[in-house]
Amino acid sequence: MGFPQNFLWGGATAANQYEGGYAEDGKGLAVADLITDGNKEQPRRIFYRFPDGREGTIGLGECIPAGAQGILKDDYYYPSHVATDFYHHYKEDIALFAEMGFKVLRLSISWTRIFPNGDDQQPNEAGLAFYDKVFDEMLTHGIEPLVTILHFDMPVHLATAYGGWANRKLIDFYLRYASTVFQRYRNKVKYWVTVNEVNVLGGYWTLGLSNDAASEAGSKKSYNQGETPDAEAGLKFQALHHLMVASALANKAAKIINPDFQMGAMLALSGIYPATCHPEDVFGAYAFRRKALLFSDVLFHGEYPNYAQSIFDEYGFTLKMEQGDAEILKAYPSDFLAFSYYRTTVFDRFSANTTTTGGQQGAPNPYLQTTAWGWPIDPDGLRYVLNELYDRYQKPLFIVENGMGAKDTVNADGTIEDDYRIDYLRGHIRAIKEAIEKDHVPVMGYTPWGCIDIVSAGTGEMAKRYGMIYVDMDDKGHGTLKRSRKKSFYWYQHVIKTNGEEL
Ligand code: P53
Repeated sequence: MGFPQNFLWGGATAANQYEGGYAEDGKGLAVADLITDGNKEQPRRIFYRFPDGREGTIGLGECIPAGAQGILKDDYYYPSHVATDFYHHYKEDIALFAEMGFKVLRLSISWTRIFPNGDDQQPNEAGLAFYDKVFDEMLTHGIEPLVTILHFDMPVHLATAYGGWANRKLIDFYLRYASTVFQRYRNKVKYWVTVNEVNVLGGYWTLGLSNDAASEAGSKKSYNQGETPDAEAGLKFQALHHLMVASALANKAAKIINPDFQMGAMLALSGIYPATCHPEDVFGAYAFRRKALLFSDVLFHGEYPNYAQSIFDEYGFTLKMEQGDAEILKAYPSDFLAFSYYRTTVFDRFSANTTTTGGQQGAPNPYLQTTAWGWPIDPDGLRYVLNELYDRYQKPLFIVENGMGAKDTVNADGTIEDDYRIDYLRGHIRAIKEAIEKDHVPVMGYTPWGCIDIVSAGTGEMAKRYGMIYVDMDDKGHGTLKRSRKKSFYWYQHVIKTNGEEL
């Protein structure tokens, strides 16, 4: 049997890492535009300034001090500003995706292209027109858009003037934005994802959060993406509650505009294993997994599960639900579960990191190889997670991110032999096939991450490449932006052509 005939093969991107054109045609500033480049020694950071002129920096996932505003500094490099310039290369890129045989392309809309400040009364027509051109180009090539409404995109103005998602007003601003794009593209887009990786969002970067606890941010350790200092976690959970209410209300608005819309919730769901069969490792891993599943439980079951309070208790947090919230969550669940899967994490009772939820940290796994960035490579884990998620939700699953960040070498003749990437993708596609054939799990599609090279979210590097199409651009923005086909391009083209039969 193998993959279903209508299986959606494709690739995935996000505006903040791919589009560039950060100030063109009326686009407003997003927090993503304020994040510097980075590397192993110097993590990415955001500069801020108080009205009295004092300045400082925060890392990804941290909150900005109350009263400060994120700023752009001269002499620093900001990778989102040009990124790999989809803004000016969309025709060429879509043609290349079509050549590979893509049935679907995942991309995100930039909120500040449509509402430059986030709270504007009227949308920016030039921003809307850009995505019309993009979707038209895709449809001409028979490529279905899968659109993420919010992918690590936070209008700076909404963070500064409202305190970001901690403020319930954000629900209305998001809905105005979502309804605008639903209406505008109702005949062009069918598949939507309301929020990217809701379970790893945090801090100023993605939620626009500020508070006093972060005011000595300079003296704090820097946090990884998705990690939040304990003192701020309460704020984070409240903000994420608002985001989930907004997501449910977007589902409602979408079905009124077009009942055929398919609405996806999206989580980072790389898997988690216990380090040993010690009962504390086993239960610890189980409890750790719940920190991610908490969010899909709310978005699919329509209510906070029993164990939510035990997670909140770790932070002394009490959720504030307003009248109507419970009914909204119950009435408008998502249609399908989209998720990213890159790796698995090992939970060990001695060195457990208790704050992250997407499976990013953890003890080493002696049975698995890792990428150059230390991410364990685990195709079998994908079959496990597909089963885990279908058992729990009985909703169609869509793997909307998967892949291996790796350094590529361009040979003298211009070819790029990325056999390591082919091996990674082959293993994972095989695992999906097993989940479909042997376990009878319904999978809608597969869109490997960064199908064309884009900026890494976590490190800000270009060197951490995921693409099957190479883009000539380096970590500091030098390069011609010329596109070339890697070996994996031809390999994936054949995979799609044979509907996953020949790997
Ligand atoms: P990069 C980990 C760290 C940062 C972002 O990550 C992440 C994850 C994995 O869950 O989420 C997704 O670029 C995200 C993408 C991102 C991709 O992982 O740090 O949705 O935007 O690019 C890969 O290698």
